Amino acid sequence: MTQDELKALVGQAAVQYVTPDSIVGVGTGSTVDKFIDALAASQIRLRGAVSSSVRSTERMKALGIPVLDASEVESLQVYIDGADEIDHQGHMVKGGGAALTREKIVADLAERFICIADESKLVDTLGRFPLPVEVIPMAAAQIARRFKAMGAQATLREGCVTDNSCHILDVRGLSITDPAAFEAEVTQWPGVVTVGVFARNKASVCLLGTSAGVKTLT
Ligand code: ABF
Repeated sequence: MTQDELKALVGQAAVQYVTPDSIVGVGTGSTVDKFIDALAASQIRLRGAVSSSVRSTERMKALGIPVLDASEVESLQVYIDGADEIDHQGHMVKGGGAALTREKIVADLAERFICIADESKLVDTLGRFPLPVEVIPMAAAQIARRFKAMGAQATLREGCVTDNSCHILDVRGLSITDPAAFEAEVTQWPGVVTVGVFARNKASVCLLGTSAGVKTLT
């Protein structure tokens, strides 16, 4: 099966985690696009969705799914989102789609984080994918120097301004053996808006698309 077919497989599988008459948290990316399409086609009655990006908002509105602001919601049963990498404990690297801050905000509202990913995203140790870090523009150079001091290379994502009017550094050369400690450390650096390590709030369930079908990792 192609990567696109695997994404469609898990996007469809995620629909079963959506309770009728609920409000669902929705992430961002091409795998989530498949979930949004499957959710709309399922005709499940929804009170609405809380979106993590303009991209997902526009797709859901075009398909008739009502979109609510995160500030209107106290909690969500589930948050459905993709990842750039996920390890065997559910820790993730996210942010390839530049939506990591709102993804982390919406995920924080949810009781369960359901990650949907094709098998290429599963890794033993996070860090092979360049780690996205959303930063306040004036702090980018200093944050890049901090990563250089730990032996990594941070580059500014050209032409990228996030939905929050911030910039993204993509950091190469990391091997993130303690995702929770790394996330806690980098998050406190002045000027860091969000680091793309999701460890404090990791995936409760990962629906992994494989050529043998959907594997459910918990
Ligand atoms: C999103 O899923 C981002 O955090 C991550 O970059 C992306 C993965 O994108 P795709 O599903 O297109 O591979 O949540």
